[in-house]
Amino acid sequence: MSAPIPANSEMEKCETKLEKIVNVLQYSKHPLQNRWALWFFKNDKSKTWQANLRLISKFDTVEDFWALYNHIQLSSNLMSGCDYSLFKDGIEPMWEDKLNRRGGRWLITLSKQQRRADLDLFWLETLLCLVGEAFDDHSDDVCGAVINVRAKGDKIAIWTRDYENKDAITHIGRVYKDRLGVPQKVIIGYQSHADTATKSGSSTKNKFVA
Ligand code: MGP
Repeated sequence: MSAPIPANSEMEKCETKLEKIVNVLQYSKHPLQNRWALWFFKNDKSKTWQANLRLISKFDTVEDFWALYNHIQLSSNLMSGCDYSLFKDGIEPMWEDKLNRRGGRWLITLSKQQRRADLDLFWLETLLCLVGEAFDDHSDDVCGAVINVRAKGDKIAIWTRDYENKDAITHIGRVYKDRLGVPQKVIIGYQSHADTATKSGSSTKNKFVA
């Protein structure tokens, strides 16, 4: 015996339900693997370093990432002394956070001339490496990234959680350098935050290079 044919009103209900499902599938946002927080630092010398750090906003979808990115100033338009930091939700963008305390950073130092040509592109690529979890199994080691806009030369860095995790650090360094298109002959260095925080001269020794 075949199933009874639903009455017209039943068919309409089915169609409405189907339309709702299609709408949800078509228009729902695309989730990121992590929730991220964007921070801004403005150098006000009358305040402590930590007091100058402000949380801008958090996001966890592709769409909200682009909405935020398109809403804020490009790094090259910021005043010298300002930073952006993008960190996984729950990690503060400072050496003192328990997930940064034993960590370090892959540091990209830019010449003054690179501000025009490279700064914004390098920072966007860095953000995409983070939100896109570009470092395979080692993406878990990533805490965040920081851009320092400085008159003496801008800096961009990816912060990782443990300066003893050699495999993770070397993999992240290799992929990062490749994604930025840094030429092979240009060497980038990884330094522990402990060394950076206690440095006496102008440079911190590299624990790893790529
Ligand atoms: P900076 O902003 O990272 O680099 O550190 P900048 O301005 O290029 O200076 P340089 O010393 O690298 O040439 C500047 C100063 O900000 C540091 O010397 C610290 O006093 C302070 N600072 C920076 N960071 C990332 C931290 C941090 O995580 N915690 C605290 N407490 N102070 C920090």
